[in-house]
Amino acid sequence: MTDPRSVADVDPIVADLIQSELTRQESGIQLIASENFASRAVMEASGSVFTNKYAEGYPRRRYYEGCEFTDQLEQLAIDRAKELFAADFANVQPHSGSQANMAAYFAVLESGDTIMGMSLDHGGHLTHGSHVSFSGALFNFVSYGLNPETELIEMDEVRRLAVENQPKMIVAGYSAYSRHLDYEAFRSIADEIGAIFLVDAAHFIGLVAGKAMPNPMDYADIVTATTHKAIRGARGGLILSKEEYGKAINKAVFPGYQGGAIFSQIAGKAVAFHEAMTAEYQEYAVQVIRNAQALAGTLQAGGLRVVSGGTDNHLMLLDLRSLDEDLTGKEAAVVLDGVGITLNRNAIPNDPRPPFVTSGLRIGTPSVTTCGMREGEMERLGSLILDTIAKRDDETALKEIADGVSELVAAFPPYPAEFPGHV
Ligand code: DSN
Repeated sequence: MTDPRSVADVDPIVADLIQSELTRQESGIQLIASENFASRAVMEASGSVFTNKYAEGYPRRRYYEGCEFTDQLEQLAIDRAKELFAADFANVQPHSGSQANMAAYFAVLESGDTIMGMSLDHGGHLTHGSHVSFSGALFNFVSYGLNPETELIEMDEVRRLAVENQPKMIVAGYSAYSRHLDYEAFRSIADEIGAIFLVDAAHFIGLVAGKAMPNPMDYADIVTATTHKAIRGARGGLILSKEEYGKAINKAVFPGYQGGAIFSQIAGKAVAFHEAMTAEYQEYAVQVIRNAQALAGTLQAGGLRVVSGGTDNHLMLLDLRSLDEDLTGKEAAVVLDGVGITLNRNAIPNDPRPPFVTSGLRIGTPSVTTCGMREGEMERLGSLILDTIAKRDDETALKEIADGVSELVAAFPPYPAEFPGHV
Protein backbone atom coordinates (compact mmCIF):
# COMPACT_ATOMS: atom_id res chain seq x y z
CA MET A 1 0.00 0.00 0.00
CA THR A 2 1.22 3.51 -0.68
CA ASP A 3 2.18 5.82 2.14
CA PRO A 4 -1.06 7.54 3.30
CA ARG A 5 0.71 10.52 4.81
CA SER A 6 0.46 14.02 3.37
CA VAL A 7 3.32 15.77 1.62
CA ALA A 8 3.83 17.86 4.77
CA ASP A 9 4.54 14.66 6.72
CA VAL A 10 6.56 12.86 4.08
CA ASP A 11 8.58 15.72 2.67
CA PRO A 12 8.39 18.92 4.71
CA ILE A 13 10.94 20.61 2.44
CA VAL A 14 8.72 20.28 -0.62
CA ALA A 15 5.61 21.05 1.48
CA ASP A 16 7.24 24.28 2.65
CA LEU A 17 8.11 25.23 -0.90
CA ILE A 18 4.49 24.65 -1.99
CA GLN A 19 3.26 26.74 0.93
CA SER A 20 5.78 29.50 0.18
CA GLU A 21 4.76 29.57 -3.46
CA LEU A 22 1.07 29.86 -2.52
CA THR A 23 1.96 32.74 -0.20
CA ARG A 24 4.07 34.40 -2.91
CA GLN A 25 1.29 34.10 -5.47
CA GLU A 26 -1.26 35.53 -3.03
CA SER A 27 0.79 38.33 -1.57
CA GLY A 28 1.64 40.11 -4.81
CA ILE A 29 -0.05 41.24 -7.99
CA GLN A 30 0.56 38.69 -10.73
CA LEU A 31 0.87 40.35 -14.12
CA ILE A 32 2.76 37.76 -16.16
CA ALA A 33 0.67 37.56 -19.33
CA SER A 34 0.99 33.78 -19.70
CA GLU A 35 -0.03 32.95 -16.11
CA ASN A 36 -3.33 32.56 -14.30
CA PHE A 37 -4.86 30.98 -11.19
CA ALA A 38 -6.28 27.52 -11.94
CA SER A 39 -9.39 26.52 -10.00
CA ARG A 40 -9.38 23.98 -7.20
CA ALA A 41 -11.33 21.62 -9.48
CA VAL A 42 -8.65 21.84 -12.19
CA MET A 43 -5.90 21.19 -9.65
CA GLU A 44 -7.73 18.25 -8.06
CA ALA A 45 -8.18 16.67 -11.47
CA SER A 46 -4.56 17.23 -12.48
CA GLY A 47 -3.37 15.84 -9.15
CA SER A 48 -5.58 12.75 -9.45
CA VAL A 49 -4.89 9.00 -9.79
CA PHE A 50 -4.80 9.41 -13.58
CA THR A 51 -1.14 10.26 -12.96
CA ASN A 52 -0.61 6.50 -12.48
CA LYS A 53 -1.96 5.40 -15.84
CA TYR A 54 -0.08 4.55 -19.01
CA ALA A 55 -2.23 4.58 -22.12
CA GLU A 56 -0.14 5.10 -25.22
CA GLY A 57 -2.32 5.45 -28.28
CA TYR A 58 -5.75 7.03 -28.55
CA PRO A 59 -9.21 6.17 -27.13
CA ARG A 60 -10.17 2.56 -27.99
CA ARG A 61 -6.78 2.03 -29.72
CA ARG A 62 -4.31 1.58 -26.86
CA TYR A 63 -1.20 -0.47 -26.33
CA TYR A 64 -2.19 -1.14 -22.68
CA GLU A 65 -5.09 -2.71 -20.85
CA GLY A 66 -7.14 -1.07 -18.12
CA CYS A 67 -7.88 1.99 -20.23
CA GLU A 68 -11.69 2.12 -20.00
CA PHE A 69 -11.80 5.25 -17.83
CA THR A 70 -8.77 6.81 -19.48
CA ASP A 71 -10.55 6.38 -22.82
CA GLN A 72 -13.68 8.07 -21.48
CA LEU A 73 -11.63 10.89 -20.00
CA GLU A 74 -9.63 11.60 -23.14
CA GLN A 75 -12.73 11.36 -25.35
CA LEU A 76 -14.54 13.80 -23.04
CA ALA A 77 -11.65 16.28 -23.25
CA ILE A 78 -11.56 15.90 -27.06
CA ASP A 79 -15.33 16.37 -27.41
CA ARG A 80 -15.32 19.41 -25.15
CA ALA A 81 -12.42 21.01 -27.04
CA LYS A 82 -14.18 20.39 -30.37
CA GLU A 83 -17.40 21.91 -29.08
CA LEU A 84 -15.72 24.90 -27.43
CA PHE A 85 -13.76 25.86 -30.53
CA ALA A 86 -16.11 24.54 -33.24
CA ALA A 87 -13.29 22.33 -34.51
CA ASP A 88 -13.60 19.12 -36.57
CA PHE A 89 -10.66 17.54 -34.75
CA ALA A 90 -8.81 17.92 -31.43
CA ASN A 91 -5.73 16.29 -29.92
CA VAL A 92 -5.40 16.95 -26.18
CA GLN A 93 -2.17 15.00 -25.61
CA PRO A 94 0.66 17.54 -26.23
CA HIS A 95 2.64 18.11 -23.06
CA SER A 96 3.14 21.80 -23.91
CA GLY A 97 2.54 24.47 -26.49
CA SER A 98 6.02 24.01 -27.94
CA GLN A 99 5.39 20.29 -28.41
CA ALA A 100 2.01 21.05 -29.94
CA ASN A 101 3.76 23.26 -32.50
CA MET A 102 6.47 20.71 -33.16
CA ALA A 103 3.93 17.95 -33.76
CA ALA A 104 1.74 20.20 -35.91
CA TYR A 105 4.69 21.24 -38.11
CA PHE A 106 5.88 17.67 -38.59
CA ALA A 107 2.34 16.39 -39.21
CA VAL A 108 2.15 18.28 -42.47
CA LEU A 109 5.75 19.28 -43.36
CA GLU A 110 9.19 17.82 -43.61
CA SER A 111 12.40 18.99 -42.03
CA GLY A 112 13.95 21.73 -44.17
CA ASP A 113 10.61 23.01 -45.49
CA THR A 114 10.01 26.75 -45.51
CA ILE A 115 7.62 28.21 -42.91
CA MET A 116 6.75 31.87 -42.31
CA GLY A 117 6.19 33.17 -38.79
CA MET A 118 6.49 36.32 -36.71
CA SER A 119 10.00 36.90 -35.39
CA LEU A 120 10.55 36.46 -31.67
CA ASP A 121 12.03 39.97 -31.47
CA HIS A 122 8.77 41.45 -32.71
CA GLY A 123 6.45 39.42 -30.48
CA GLY A 124 6.41 35.92 -31.99
CA HIS A 125 7.32 32.77 -30.07
CA LEU A 126 10.53 30.75 -29.81
CA THR A 127 8.89 27.99 -31.83
CA HIS A 128 8.09 30.37 -34.69
CA GLY A 129 11.60 30.04 -36.08
CA SER A 130 14.03 31.31 -33.48
CA HIS A 131 17.49 29.86 -34.18
CA VAL A 132 17.78 28.76 -30.54
CA SER A 133 14.69 26.51 -30.83
CA PHE A 134 14.09 23.26 -32.75
CA SER A 135 11.95 25.28 -35.13
CA GLY A 136 14.79 27.43 -36.42
CA ALA A 137 17.20 24.49 -36.45
CA LEU A 138 14.96 22.05 -38.34
CA PHE A 139 12.95 24.29 -40.66
CA ASN A 140 13.79 27.11 -43.02
CA PHE A 141 11.87 29.89 -41.29
CA VAL A 142 11.25 33.23 -42.97
CA SER A 143 10.24 35.92 -40.48
CA TYR A 144 7.82 38.77 -40.75
CA GLY A 145 7.78 41.55 -38.16
CA LEU A 146 6.03 44.79 -37.35
CA ASN A 147 5.98 47.92 -39.44
CA PRO A 148 8.54 50.23 -37.75
CA GLU A 149 6.17 53.22 -37.84
CA THR A 150 2.84 51.68 -36.83
CA GLU A 151 4.23 48.67 -34.90
CA LEU A 152 1.46 46.61 -36.49
CA ILE A 153 1.71 43.51 -38.67
CA GLU A 154 1.44 44.90 -42.17
CA MET A 155 -0.40 42.39 -44.32
CA ASP A 156 0.98 43.75 -47.61
CA GLU A 157 4.47 42.99 -46.34
CA VAL A 158 3.43 39.51 -45.16
CA ARG A 159 2.03 38.90 -48.65
CA ARG A 160 5.20 40.19 -50.34
CA LEU A 161 7.39 37.87 -48.23
CA ALA A 162 5.05 34.93 -48.79
CA VAL A 163 5.01 35.34 -52.56
CA GLU A 164 8.79 35.76 -52.61
CA ASN A 165 9.60 32.79 -50.35
CA GLN A 166 6.69 30.43 -51.11
CA PRO A 167 6.48 28.91 -47.58
CA LYS A 168 4.54 25.66 -47.23
CA MET A 169 3.03 26.99 -43.99
CA ILE A 170 2.21 30.44 -42.62
CA VAL A 171 2.08 30.78 -38.83
CA ALA A 172 0.14 33.58 -37.14
CA GLY A 173 0.25 34.02 -33.37
CA TYR A 174 2.31 35.71 -30.72
CA SER A 175 3.50 35.85 -27.16
CA ALA A 176 4.03 39.63 -27.05
CA TYR A 177 1.81 41.40 -29.58
CA SER A 178 -1.24 43.28 -28.42
CA ARG A 179 -3.28 43.79 -31.57
CA HIS A 180 -5.82 41.71 -33.49
CA LEU A 181 -4.57 39.33 -36.15
CA ASP A 182 -6.13 39.79 -39.58
CA TYR A 183 -7.13 36.15 -40.07
CA GLU A 184 -8.95 36.87 -43.31
CA ALA A 185 -5.84 38.40 -44.90
CA PHE A 186 -3.60 35.56 -43.62
CA ARG A 187 -6.05 33.02 -45.07
CA SER A 188 -6.16 34.69 -48.43
CA ILE A 189 -2.33 34.92 -48.64
CA ALA A 190 -2.06 31.23 -47.68
CA ASP A 191 -4.61 30.34 -50.37
CA GLU A 192 -2.79 32.43 -52.96
CA ILE A 193 0.45 30.47 -52.53
CA GLY A 194 -1.08 27.13 -51.55
CA ALA A 195 0.27 27.19 -47.96
CA ILE A 196 -1.20 25.68 -44.83
CA PHE A 197 -2.40 28.35 -42.39
CA LEU A 198 -1.61 27.62 -38.72
CA VAL A 199 -2.61 29.89 -35.84
CA ASP A 200 -0.66 29.53 -32.60
CA ALA A 201 -3.34 30.69 -30.17
CA ALA A 202 -1.45 29.69 -27.00
CA HIS A 203 -1.75 33.13 -25.46
CA PHE A 204 -5.33 33.92 -26.36
CA ILE A 205 -7.17 30.60 -26.70
CA GLY A 206 -8.96 31.41 -23.41
CA LEU A 207 -10.28 34.65 -24.86
CA VAL A 208 -11.51 32.68 -27.88
CA ALA A 209 -13.16 30.14 -25.55
CA GLY A 210 -14.88 33.01 -23.76
CA LYS A 211 -16.05 34.46 -27.10
CA ALA A 212 -14.21 37.70 -26.39
CA MET A 213 -12.13 37.23 -29.56
CA PRO A 214 -12.75 35.82 -33.05
CA ASN A 215 -12.26 32.06 -33.39
CA PRO A 216 -9.12 31.32 -35.45
CA MET A 217 -10.62 27.92 -36.30
CA ASP A 218 -13.00 29.78 -38.66
CA TYR A 219 -9.98 30.60 -40.85
CA ALA A 220 -7.04 28.34 -40.04
CA ASP A 221 -6.26 24.79 -41.10
CA ILE A 222 -4.60 24.07 -37.75
CA VAL A 223 -4.76 25.86 -34.40
CA THR A 224 -2.26 25.09 -31.65
CA ALA A 225 -2.63 26.27 -28.06
CA THR A 226 -1.71 25.83 -24.44
CA THR A 227 -4.28 25.04 -21.79
CA HIS A 228 -2.96 26.95 -18.79
CA LYS A 229 -2.86 30.65 -19.71
CA ALA A 230 -6.02 32.79 -19.88
CA ILE A 231 -8.02 29.53 -20.16
CA ARG A 232 -6.99 28.59 -16.58
CA GLY A 233 -6.58 24.86 -17.11
CA ALA A 234 -3.94 22.30 -16.29
CA ARG A 235 -0.55 22.92 -17.91
CA GLY A 236 -0.25 21.45 -21.36
CA GLY A 237 -0.89 21.76 -25.07
CA LEU A 238 -3.75 21.29 -27.51
CA ILE A 239 -4.05 20.96 -31.29
CA LEU A 240 -7.27 21.66 -33.22
CA SER A 241 -7.69 21.25 -36.95
CA LYS A 242 -9.84 20.61 -39.93
CA GLU A 243 -10.75 16.94 -40.28
CA GLU A 244 -8.30 16.27 -43.11
CA TYR A 245 -5.24 16.91 -40.90
CA GLY A 246 -6.43 14.91 -37.88
CA LYS A 247 -4.89 11.56 -38.72
CA ALA A 248 -1.46 13.06 -39.45
CA ILE A 249 -1.57 15.17 -36.29
CA ASN A 250 -2.43 12.16 -34.11
CA LYS A 251 0.47 10.25 -35.65
CA ALA A 252 2.88 13.15 -35.14
CA VAL A 253 1.95 13.61 -31.44
CA PHE A 254 2.08 9.86 -30.69
CA PRO A 255 4.26 8.03 -31.58
CA GLY A 256 6.04 10.88 -33.40
CA TYR A 257 7.06 13.21 -30.59
CA GLN A 258 5.63 11.83 -27.37
CA GLY A 259 5.18 8.52 -25.61
CA GLY A 260 2.43 8.18 -23.03
CA ALA A 261 0.25 11.23 -22.55
CA ILE A 262 -0.11 12.72 -19.05
CA PHE A 263 -3.69 11.77 -18.23
CA SER A 264 -3.84 13.68 -14.97
CA GLN A 265 -3.15 16.81 -17.02
CA ILE A 266 -5.78 15.75 -19.55
CA ALA A 267 -8.24 15.50 -16.64
CA GLY A 268 -7.33 19.08 -15.69
CA LYS A 269 -7.76 20.18 -19.32
CA ALA A 270 -11.21 18.55 -19.49
CA VAL A 271 -12.34 20.39 -16.34
CA ALA A 272 -11.04 23.71 -17.69
CA PHE A 273 -12.91 23.23 -20.99
CA HIS A 274 -16.07 22.56 -18.96
CA GLU A 275 -15.51 25.71 -16.89
CA ALA A 276 -14.82 27.74 -20.03
CA MET A 277 -18.26 26.87 -21.44
CA THR A 278 -20.03 28.85 -18.72
CA ALA A 279 -21.52 32.36 -18.95
CA GLU A 280 -19.35 33.30 -15.97
CA TYR A 281 -16.21 32.43 -17.91
CA GLN A 282 -17.40 34.45 -20.91
CA GLU A 283 -17.83 37.49 -18.65
CA TYR A 284 -14.34 36.87 -17.32
CA ALA A 285 -12.82 36.76 -20.82
CA VAL A 286 -14.47 40.05 -21.80
CA GLN A 287 -13.27 41.64 -18.55
CA VAL A 288 -9.67 40.49 -19.14
CA ILE A 289 -9.59 42.66 -22.28
CA ARG A 290 -11.40 45.58 -20.64
CA ASN A 291 -8.88 45.49 -17.80
CA ALA A 292 -5.93 45.41 -20.20
CA GLN A 293 -7.32 48.41 -22.04
CA ALA A 294 -7.94 50.33 -18.80
CA LEU A 295 -4.43 49.58 -17.53
CA ALA A 296 -2.84 50.52 -20.86
CA GLY A 297 -4.79 53.79 -20.84
CA THR A 298 -3.59 54.68 -17.34
CA LEU A 299 0.03 53.90 -18.19
CA GLN A 300 -0.17 55.88 -21.43
CA ALA A 301 -1.67 58.85 -19.58
CA GLY A 302 1.34 58.65 -17.24
CA GLY A 303 3.75 58.95 -20.17
CA LEU A 304 4.65 55.26 -20.62
CA ARG A 305 4.59 54.27 -24.28
CA VAL A 306 2.55 51.18 -25.11
CA VAL A 307 3.99 49.39 -28.14
CA SER A 308 1.54 49.24 -31.09
CA GLY A 309 -0.41 52.11 -29.52
CA GLY A 310 -2.61 50.05 -27.17
CA THR A 311 -4.14 46.63 -26.78
CA ASP A 312 -6.97 44.53 -28.22
CA ASN A 313 -6.21 41.52 -26.04
CA HIS A 314 -4.97 40.54 -22.58
CA LEU A 315 -1.44 41.95 -22.82
CA MET A 316 0.62 45.03 -23.51
CA LEU A 317 4.26 45.75 -24.12
CA LEU A 318 5.74 48.85 -22.53
CA ASP A 319 8.66 50.85 -23.90
CA LEU A 320 10.53 52.08 -20.82
CA ARG A 321 12.66 54.45 -22.88
CA SER A 322 9.63 56.74 -23.01
CA LEU A 323 10.17 57.41 -19.28
CA ASP A 324 13.96 57.12 -19.08
CA GLU A 325 16.43 56.19 -21.84
CA ASP A 326 18.69 54.47 -19.28
CA LEU A 327 16.04 52.33 -17.58
CA THR A 328 16.20 48.67 -18.61
CA GLY A 329 13.46 46.06 -18.51
CA LYS A 330 15.57 44.05 -16.11
CA GLU A 331 15.93 46.88 -13.59
CA ALA A 332 12.26 47.89 -13.79
CA ALA A 333 11.03 44.28 -13.42
CA VAL A 334 13.21 43.74 -10.34
CA VAL A 335 12.14 46.95 -8.61
CA LEU A 336 8.45 46.25 -9.38
CA ASP A 337 8.79 42.72 -8.01
CA GLY A 338 10.26 44.27 -4.88
CA VAL A 339 7.00 46.15 -4.19
CA GLY A 340 4.90 43.06 -5.00
CA ILE A 341 4.11 43.62 -8.68
CA THR A 342 5.35 40.61 -10.63
CA LEU A 343 5.77 40.78 -14.41
CA ASN A 344 8.48 40.06 -16.96
CA ARG A 345 11.06 42.07 -18.85
CA ASN A 346 10.48 41.77 -22.57
CA ALA A 347 12.24 42.90 -25.71
CA ILE A 348 10.41 45.62 -27.61
CA PRO A 349 10.53 45.65 -31.42
CA ASN A 350 14.06 46.54 -32.60
CA ASP A 351 15.29 46.60 -29.01
CA PRO A 352 18.94 47.68 -28.86
CA ARG A 353 19.45 45.73 -25.61
CA PRO A 354 19.95 41.94 -25.34
CA PRO A 355 17.00 39.68 -24.38
CA PHE A 356 18.22 39.22 -20.81
CA VAL A 357 18.21 43.00 -20.27
CA THR A 358 15.69 44.55 -22.73
CA SER A 359 14.10 47.99 -22.84
CA GLY A 360 10.58 46.78 -22.16
CA LEU A 361 8.10 45.12 -19.86
CA ARG A 362 5.21 42.82 -20.71
CA ILE A 363 2.02 42.95 -18.67
CA GLY A 364 -1.06 40.73 -18.84
CA THR A 365 -4.39 40.87 -17.04
CA PRO A 366 -5.64 37.22 -16.89
CA SER A 367 -4.57 36.68 -13.25
CA VAL A 368 -5.78 39.98 -11.77
CA THR A 369 -9.11 39.50 -13.56
CA THR A 370 -9.50 36.04 -12.00
CA CYS A 371 -9.03 37.80 -8.65
CA GLY A 372 -12.04 40.00 -9.47
CA MET A 373 -10.25 43.26 -10.25
CA ARG A 374 -11.96 45.58 -12.71
CA GLU A 375 -11.27 48.91 -14.44
CA GLY A 376 -11.11 50.93 -11.17
CA GLU A 377 -8.43 48.63 -9.78
CA MET A 378 -6.53 48.83 -13.08
CA GLU A 379 -6.29 52.61 -12.68
CA ARG A 380 -4.94 52.13 -9.15
CA LEU A 381 -2.53 49.48 -10.35
CA GLY A 382 -1.33 51.66 -13.21
CA SER A 383 -0.56 54.48 -10.76
CA LEU A 384 1.34 52.07 -8.51
CA ILE A 385 3.45 50.91 -11.48
CA LEU A 386 4.20 54.47 -12.60
CA ASP A 387 5.03 55.54 -9.04
CA THR A 388 7.37 52.59 -8.53
CA ILE A 389 9.29 53.40 -11.69
CA ALA A 390 9.46 57.14 -10.89
CA LYS A 391 10.56 56.59 -7.28
CA ARG A 392 12.74 53.52 -7.84
CA ASP A 393 15.68 55.01 -5.92
CA ASP A 394 13.61 56.18 -2.92
CA GLU A 395 13.42 53.37 -0.31
CA THR A 396 10.80 55.15 1.82
CA ALA A 397 8.52 55.78 -1.15
CA LEU A 398 8.93 52.16 -2.30
CA LYS A 399 7.86 50.94 1.13
CA GLU A 400 4.69 53.06 0.93
CA ILE A 401 3.98 51.75 -2.56
CA ALA A 402 4.45 48.17 -1.31
CA ASP A 403 1.84 48.89 1.39
CA GLY A 404 -0.54 50.12 -1.34
CA VAL A 405 0.06 46.91 -3.31
CA SER A 406 -0.64 44.81 -0.20
CA GLU A 407 -3.93 46.62 0.37
CA LEU A 408 -5.04 45.99 -3.21
CA VAL A 409 -4.00 42.34 -3.05
CA ALA A 410 -5.76 41.76 0.28
CA ALA A 411 -9.03 43.00 -1.20
CA PHE A 412 -8.80 40.58 -4.18
CA PRO A 413 -7.46 37.18 -3.08
CA PRO A 414 -7.19 34.54 -5.82
CA TYR A 415 -8.21 31.65 -3.60
CA PRO A 416 -10.91 31.48 -0.92
CA ALA A 417 -9.98 31.01 2.73
CA GLU A 418 -11.03 27.36 2.67
CA PHE A 419 -8.64 26.58 -0.22
CA PRO A 420 -6.45 23.59 0.71
CA GLY A 421 -3.08 24.78 1.93
CA HIS A 422 -4.27 28.00 3.52
CA VAL A 423 -2.99 28.26 7.04
N1 DSN B 1 6.63 32.46 -24.20
C1 DSN B 1 5.98 32.13 -22.96
C2 DSN B 1 5.30 33.33 -22.43
O1 DSN B 1 4.62 33.99 -23.20
O2 DSN B 1 5.44 33.62 -21.24
C3 DSN B 1 4.99 31.06 -23.18
O3 DSN B 1 5.50 30.04 -23.99
